[in-house]
Amino acid sequence: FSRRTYAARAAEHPHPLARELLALMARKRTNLSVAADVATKAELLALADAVGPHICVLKTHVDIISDFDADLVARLQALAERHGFLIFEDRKFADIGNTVKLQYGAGLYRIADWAHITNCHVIPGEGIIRGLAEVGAPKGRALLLLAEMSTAGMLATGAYTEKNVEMAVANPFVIGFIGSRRFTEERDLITMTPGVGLHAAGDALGQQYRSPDTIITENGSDIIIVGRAIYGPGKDPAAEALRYREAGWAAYERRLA
Ligand code: UP6
Repeated sequence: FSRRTYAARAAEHPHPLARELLALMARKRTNLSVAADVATKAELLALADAVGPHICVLKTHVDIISDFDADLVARLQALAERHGFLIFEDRKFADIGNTVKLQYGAGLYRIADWAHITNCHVIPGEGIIRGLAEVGAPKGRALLLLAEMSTAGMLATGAYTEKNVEMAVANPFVIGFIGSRRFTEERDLITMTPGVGLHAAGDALGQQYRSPDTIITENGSDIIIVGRAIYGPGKDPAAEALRYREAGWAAYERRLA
């Protein structure tokens, strides 16, 4: 699969949302997701509008927005329509199936109503996937499993990572993983990789950065997730997004070659 084009994979993927994602990546020529970890509604909307033309996925953490409201969601959805990207709420659910159903579908954020994609840890076992699927599958949503993390000393390794792969293969609501590489050829499960940067090696709290070449060309991941490298202090987010978009796309073309 890793030598197949996004367009060819879009045509055959078993999940409609994954088909939509792969097709928009091919059409827009981008495998960049921006991690929009900003503190206010105005900042999030400005960032989404600036990077929108360059991304396939906008990754959010809505619980860090101090003035979150339903209007933010409506405006984000309008930007997603206008620029053509999907919204991924990086909620990292980790509780029992019954609780995550409530956290995903209800509460202040009503994530399932607007996020095309969300993700979870499988530490509670497969019930977490079933709980999330009960809410999200009827709405056409999809799930990623955190098979690995980008941080120093992370514990998602070996048998735990393998269990993620088994559960993903067995659950049609799952379209892929957060992790550093392609994990399986089954069901063409997609990998999205955070911890991508062209300059810094990491941050003071354990984050580690690798290049688009390592992630896309060598490891066979599908999407790079880039945060502070794009909107950090003194940066021009549109210009940086274009830079990462070009680096990610060149890395993909090298993989195909
Ligand atoms: N993220 C990671 N590593 C993981 C999983 N998720 O960094 O293993 C998320 C963070 C953040 C983004 O929650 O939103 O990806 C990375 O941001 P950065 O590029 O600014 O470090």
